[in-house]
Amino acid sequence: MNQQITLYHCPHTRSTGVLTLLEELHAPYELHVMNMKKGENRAAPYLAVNPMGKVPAIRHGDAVVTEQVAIYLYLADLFPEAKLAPPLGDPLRGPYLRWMAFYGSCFEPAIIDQWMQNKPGNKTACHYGDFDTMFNTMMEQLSKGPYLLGEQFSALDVLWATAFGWMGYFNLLPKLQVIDDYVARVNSRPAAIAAREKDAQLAEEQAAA
Ligand SMILES: N[C@@H](CCC(=O)N[C@@H](CS)C(=O)NCC(=O)O)C(=O)O
Repeated sequence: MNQQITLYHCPHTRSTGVLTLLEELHAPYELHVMNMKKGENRAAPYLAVNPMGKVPAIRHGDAVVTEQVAIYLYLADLFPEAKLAPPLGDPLRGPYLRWMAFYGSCFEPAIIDQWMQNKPGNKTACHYGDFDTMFNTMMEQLSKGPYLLGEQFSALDVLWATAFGWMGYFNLLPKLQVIDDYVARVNSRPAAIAAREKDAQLAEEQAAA
């Protein structure tokens, strides 16, 4: 792994979770920081990287990876020594992939639908069924704790705790002790603290620019 990793990043966005993951992995990386308020993520140079104009995205050598779940899976596998991804053959590999995919295909779409007051429609056709069943399924897994895979901390926890953090901030989630405790547990790790400090500094620089 000697190719450069670049994270395309806007402070205080979904890319903050990837920044945290890179810190957890002790990965060498460089940041390509953009100011979302100035629309830099919607300007031609970045649209050439990700035509969606969305962050996070990473470049690793010639490969561009977009979409949070793909990025988490990619990076955690790239640094096996950090042990944040159960390897192939490990009984936890399946559950690990399950809860990664659950985030992108069920949880975030349901939260955003609810936020935007989109009517999800027919439970059979809707990819997350209905909000309450989806949410309770997740909460049942979370309450087993202390991490989503039980005792084993993984890249999943960086993804989910970061998401619960911003969703809570925007009041998109029911206020539950199990969520607060989990977020506090993951956010008290040195990597999360380092990433938050870096992010706050970048946000401050952008505000002053
Ligand atoms: N499907 C994307 C969603 C990424 C996303 O919505 N990112 C927001 C930041 S939190 C964004 O880039 N918004 C800026 C814009 O759309 O202009 C993923 O999972 O990574």
